[in-house]
Amino acid sequence: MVFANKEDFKQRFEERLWEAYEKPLDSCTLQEKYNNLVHVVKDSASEIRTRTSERHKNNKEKKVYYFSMEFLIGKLLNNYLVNLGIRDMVREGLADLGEDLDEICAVEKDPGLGNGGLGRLAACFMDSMASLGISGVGMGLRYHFGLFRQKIENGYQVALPDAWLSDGYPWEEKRTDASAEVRFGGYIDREFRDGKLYFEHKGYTSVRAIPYDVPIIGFNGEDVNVLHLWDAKPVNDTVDMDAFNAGDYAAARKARSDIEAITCILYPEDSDGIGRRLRLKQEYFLVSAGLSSIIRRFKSLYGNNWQEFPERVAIHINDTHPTLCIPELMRRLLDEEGLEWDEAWDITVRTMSFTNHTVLPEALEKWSIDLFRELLPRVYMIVEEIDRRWRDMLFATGNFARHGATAVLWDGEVRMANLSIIGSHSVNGVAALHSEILKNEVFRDFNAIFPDRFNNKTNGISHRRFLIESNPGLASLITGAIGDGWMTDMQQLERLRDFAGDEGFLDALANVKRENKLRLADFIKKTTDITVDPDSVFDIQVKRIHAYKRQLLNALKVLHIYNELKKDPSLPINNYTFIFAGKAAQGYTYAKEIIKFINSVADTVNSDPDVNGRIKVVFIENFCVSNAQLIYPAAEISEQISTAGKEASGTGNMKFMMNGAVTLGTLDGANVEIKDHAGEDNIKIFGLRADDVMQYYRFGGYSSNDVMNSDEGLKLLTSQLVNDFFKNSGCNFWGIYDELLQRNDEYFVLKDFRPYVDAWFELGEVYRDRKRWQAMSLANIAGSYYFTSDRTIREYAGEIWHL
Ligand code: 26Q
Repeated sequence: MVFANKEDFKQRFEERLWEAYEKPLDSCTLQEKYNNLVHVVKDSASEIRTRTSERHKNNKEKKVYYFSMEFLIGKLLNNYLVNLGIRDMVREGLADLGEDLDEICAVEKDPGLGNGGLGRLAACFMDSMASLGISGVGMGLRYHFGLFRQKIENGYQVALPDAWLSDGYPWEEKRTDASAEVRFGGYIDREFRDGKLYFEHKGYTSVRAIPYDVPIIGFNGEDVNVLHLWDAKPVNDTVDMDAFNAGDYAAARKARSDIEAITCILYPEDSDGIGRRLRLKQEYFLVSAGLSSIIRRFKSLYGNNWQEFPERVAIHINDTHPTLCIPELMRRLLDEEGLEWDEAWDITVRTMSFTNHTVLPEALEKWSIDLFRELLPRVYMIVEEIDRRWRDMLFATGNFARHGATAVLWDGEVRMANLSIIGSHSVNGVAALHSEILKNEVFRDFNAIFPDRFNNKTNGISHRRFLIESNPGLASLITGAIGDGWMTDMQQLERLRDFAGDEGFLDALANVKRENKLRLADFIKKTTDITVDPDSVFDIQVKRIHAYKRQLLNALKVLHIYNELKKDPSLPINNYTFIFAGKAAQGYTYAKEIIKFINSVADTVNSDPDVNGRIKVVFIENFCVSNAQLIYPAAEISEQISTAGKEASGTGNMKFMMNGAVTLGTLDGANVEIKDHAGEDNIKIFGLRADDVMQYYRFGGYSSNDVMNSDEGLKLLTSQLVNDFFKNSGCNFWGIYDELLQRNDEYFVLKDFRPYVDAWFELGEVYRDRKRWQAMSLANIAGSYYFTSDRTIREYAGEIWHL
């Protein structure tokens, strides 16, 4: 037990407050109270951490190092109180002292150290590893500015800096003692001595990497793991004295600020323009610093017994962003530890595993060779050698026809995905359909060479954060029905299926949903000043804005329903609140136009008295982990409508499902498996299949103009885009119009429009049968057991990391 009892907690809280601030509780600011509570929890966590780490060391447990450029961890305080099982006690203790836990938790900054799904997945995996007793370490970057804060002004997205560190971040612990040195640039001197080649790196720039440790507290408070967030600092904490003395302070600070730039900002996930020098620096900085700390620990425990390395260490590469782990480990083993190539390569491949998160070919990471070689001269030599040996192997085995698709160096570029596949013993996709597409399309040639290397690990989510913490009403309803064993063994949720005919239970489920809708309605009122009807159907799409995710299709549907209601005010449909949220990368013009379009539809609908009370449209600004936790529990319809074959998995779809929403979606990503686990009757599927989409891309045969011309509803909608229908919003939507009708609608928005709208109307019919709907909702909750990240992590642990 972390605290013996409530009194013990209160005493520790007050004592520490006095130590830190030397003043009584009632003269402390909320920030001080928050900091103090974090420190009290952190002190307990560090005791557990010491035990956990002793156990890992004594048992010589294999450690998993999860390298990711993004960790979207969300707020920690409330989550950790839940995981430690002390939330109620702390709440009561604080209440005794006249304080409100929720108010204190609200002070916490939500670190936006990720773009979206990939970063949140990394955070869910950290949670599951700690909760399953796996020795897992996160390796990430301490960006001083996370993903921008989004405001909506006049319907447009405005991006503001996210200065999340401005009041300090009490969870982190600076570990100067564990610093590492990372080297950039310079040149390589070679020497031939005693029949062997030696390489020496000269003229480089050194950067100091300092890890900041954030505790990862597992469920039940038995284990505490750690997330290392690396920060870049100059090696000598000084300025250029000559420039300084000459009074040129800007020049004096230049070298320093060039270095600090490395961990200044998180790069937004960008549809185009990936090749930026600073991004490559970030990637190498993470990899090189992380490997230094791994190698240091390994040597102190196991000496130079390198053959043992893959038995003690697993390194996981989260998408290609940390792929440099492969040549960097080779460099350490060859140049610093004196191993021969073949042995080093064998150790490297046995250590590394790689997850791909995308099928969009334009998103596969590539770097210009010139840039790469200049920044990382020795690593580049090693990549060249990997490429050369790969080519020789293809020649020797009669596989030369596969060279073009599988080479690492090609057309002046370093292809990071190919390097990852060649250098890892395991390559996985993130949903069953996605993994098939990887094997049969994107990486077909690799699959022919290494059929055993490819596997699937369907994503999952932390049910502790997204159900127990975010939806306490549902959690206690479940526990009341089947006991609390499900919290550590999600499979038990299947027992909820027994309640499908239990009217009392279904009513209770509906009440929980209504409470959550009220909570979200309050939030919407506070943040947008829009009043929404808690008895309307909450139809929600929240995720990054991207053409393939087709927020446009949803917005066109809303406009279509509006048009229909104007034509026929007695149209027999439910009342609806359509909710959108999501950020667009700043360089992604089309996505930003879609945000403006959604907001223009919202203005039109919300200001028209003819449809008042029937439909409302809300765009919630600044979608992030903390408002997501309010949104998912309130949803009834979950919009998962990406063009089939494009969404690798999706994880928001799982969060909605686990909170009892019914999916309206395409057969894409993990929706396929959601259908299997919810049951066909408890999900609404529509539209093209991945195969259809592939056929159209390959053989043509789709004309968006033909589709538009044969559908009166679509004719009206597409004309509204550009005929000053939106003049009150001050613009037409030519970018969208051209994409749909001049460029033939790459993502099949018009093609899927009618099937989508039909499916939506049918689902609305089902909703009217309240008992039937509650039973569908229940089937989704019961089937969501499969999508806990505990299941995913058990699979990684057994089949990839061999723990
Ligand atoms: C790359 C180079 C330069 C700058 C940025 C990037 C970059 C950053 C982030 C590229 C991609 C990302 C993020 C990708 C991502 O979130 N993918 C999503 O991963 C989820 C978890 O597996 C899946 O569920 C989603 O389907 C997938 O889109």
